[in-house]
Amino acid sequence: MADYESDNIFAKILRGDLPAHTVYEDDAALAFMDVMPRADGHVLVIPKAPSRNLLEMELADLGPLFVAVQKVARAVKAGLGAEGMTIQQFNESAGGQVVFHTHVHLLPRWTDVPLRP
Ligand code: DGP
Repeated sequence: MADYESDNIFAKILRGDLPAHTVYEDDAALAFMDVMPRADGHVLVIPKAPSRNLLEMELADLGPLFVAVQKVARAVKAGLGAEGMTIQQFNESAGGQVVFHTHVHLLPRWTDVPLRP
């Protein structure tokens, strides 16, 4: 498995070197709007601890990340009046991953409204 590279875009956002529209932050996680939204209200939740993807994460970091995922997903769903929520996560290029810092996609859903490509 490849190493974590600290020059990835989300590491730069965490360091404050790149801007992001942050919607939630706690000790372990940061959530911000996706710049290429596939649904209205498409949010990314990332752990603050460096990891390449979910398969590489330390066990101790998993719980706090998913506490944040549930908290933000509930808030986004309620705030937008979404009917459902697709929660998606990609690992390695073959698995669809493009940015190599662990992240979870929150995609608010409405009946009969498909995700954008
Ligand atoms: P993936 O690695 O395939 O899960 O997709 C990465 C996602 O990150 C994709 O939905 C677009 C988003 N993204 C890429 N660059 C930036 C950026 O600079 N800022 C933000 N907010 N999102 C980004």
